Amino acid sequence: MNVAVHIFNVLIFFLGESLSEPSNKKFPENFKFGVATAAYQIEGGWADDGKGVSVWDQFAHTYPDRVANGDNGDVACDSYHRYLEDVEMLANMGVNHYRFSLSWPRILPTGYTNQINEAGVTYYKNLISALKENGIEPFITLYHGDLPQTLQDIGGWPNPLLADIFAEFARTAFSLFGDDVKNWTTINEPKQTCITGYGLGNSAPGAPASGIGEYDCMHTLLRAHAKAYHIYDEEFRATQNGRVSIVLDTAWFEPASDSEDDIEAAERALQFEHGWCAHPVYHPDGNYPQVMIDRIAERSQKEGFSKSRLPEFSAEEVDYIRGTFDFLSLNTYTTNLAKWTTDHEIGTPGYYADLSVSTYQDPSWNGSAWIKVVPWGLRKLLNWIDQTYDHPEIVITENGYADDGRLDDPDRINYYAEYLTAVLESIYEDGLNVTAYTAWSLMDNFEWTSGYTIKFGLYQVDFENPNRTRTIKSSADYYKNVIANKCLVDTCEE
Ligand code: GBH
Repeated sequence: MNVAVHIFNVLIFFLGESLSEPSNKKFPENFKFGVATAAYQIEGGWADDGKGVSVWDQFAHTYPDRVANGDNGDVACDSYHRYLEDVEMLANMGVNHYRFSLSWPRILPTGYTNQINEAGVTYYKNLISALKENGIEPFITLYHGDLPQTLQDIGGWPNPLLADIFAEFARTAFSLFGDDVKNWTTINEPKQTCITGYGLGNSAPGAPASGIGEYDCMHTLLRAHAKAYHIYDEEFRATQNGRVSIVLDTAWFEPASDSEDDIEAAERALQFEHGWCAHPVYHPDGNYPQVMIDRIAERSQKEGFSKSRLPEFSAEEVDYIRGTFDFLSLNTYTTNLAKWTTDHEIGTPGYYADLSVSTYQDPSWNGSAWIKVVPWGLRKLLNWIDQTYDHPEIVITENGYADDGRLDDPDRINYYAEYLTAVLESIYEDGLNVTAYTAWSLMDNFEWTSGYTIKFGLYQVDFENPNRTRTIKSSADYYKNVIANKCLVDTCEE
């Protein structure tokens, strides 16, 4: 981090600390608001009408002990049968867009295009037309965690062949739905898939290969994304006129002190946690961040590997991947502190050992679970992204707050008011090009290994009731007003 950026950050840190009132500025006229969900977290119907098995079906059924209360997404919010209720809720809030994901094995039960499941196609076509009838833009994620199990059986994402197989799925989806869909993202949070799925292996598909699997996984995912982007460019853009990006997630990493070491540690954490997937796509130079290339090569050598555990892109691949975005898509929830530590000893390889930064949250920060309410962190992150990636258009594709699912949820309202205030400040005071905001989530849903124990919804879902009854929360009423007035408080400056 250069000195100017750091001084700026110190300045907005103090500004941020003193600001607790929501902004009374109006969002720009063309600013868009939406909400998000993901297929496995809401659809249920896990074996209905010819759907194939996903790695999440398999993982939750095989290892119930690895998900809170042994729960799974077999029924979830039952949106496969109740999507019209979802559309009613979306229409009630007046959202501009609905970000949802496609279940790859619901459309292609074998993972390949040899077999198209018409019932799955019909489901998404019906959802899309119900959205359009209500003036809601569908915003589709092609892949949000639920890989067809058949493709895991050949190794999953660390297998480089998956890039082409994903590209064929992407082509199928563009051609089936693209006339009605103008906003596409290819892959949700590749870092989460790779670290939890193939590095630590504590989440689906549960294939731990620490220090190796996560890097191989990311390598394929980036190539898969780029292929899908180029297919859109070459075969669909002229007729469909949509936009394509990849959804990356990161927290903000604040230096634990203003020592040079902690500043370096925070920047390294950002490069590992965001740059790993962002730099190859969003940075004008492309490729992995130099700090990752150097550190992983050095540690691999000391560990006795014949080459770096971080795979290498050819010059052609760097070119092919960089710039494959029409906007920058960001999921972010909270802030961590980053403190310099001595490098982890050479021993078991691993992503966190390669990073060797100690990260934690300030005990004085309010919040729930891992989500501490640190809105100035969002403003700093947006500024860091703007500077690091050459002023892209930024679309926030997820941001939200977890609690126990209560209907009266002032903490969630406060979170949205504070984080949206940070968005307004980044637009009006910092001049950033943030054009849309997407709240996670439309309704309470299956929160991966946390099962149904933590709730992000603007609507409550009764998971004990076979009808999966949805009930509006106070936060949904608040968000509805924000959208209608483009304003966070009762009256905004005109
Ligand atoms: C996103 O993942 C997902 O896209 C979405 O599906 C998910 O429901 C949503 O966010 C809410 O989690 O500090 O050890 O307790 C976010 C991934 C999961 C990353 C939780 C940070 C904290 C684990 N995040 N994790 S811990």
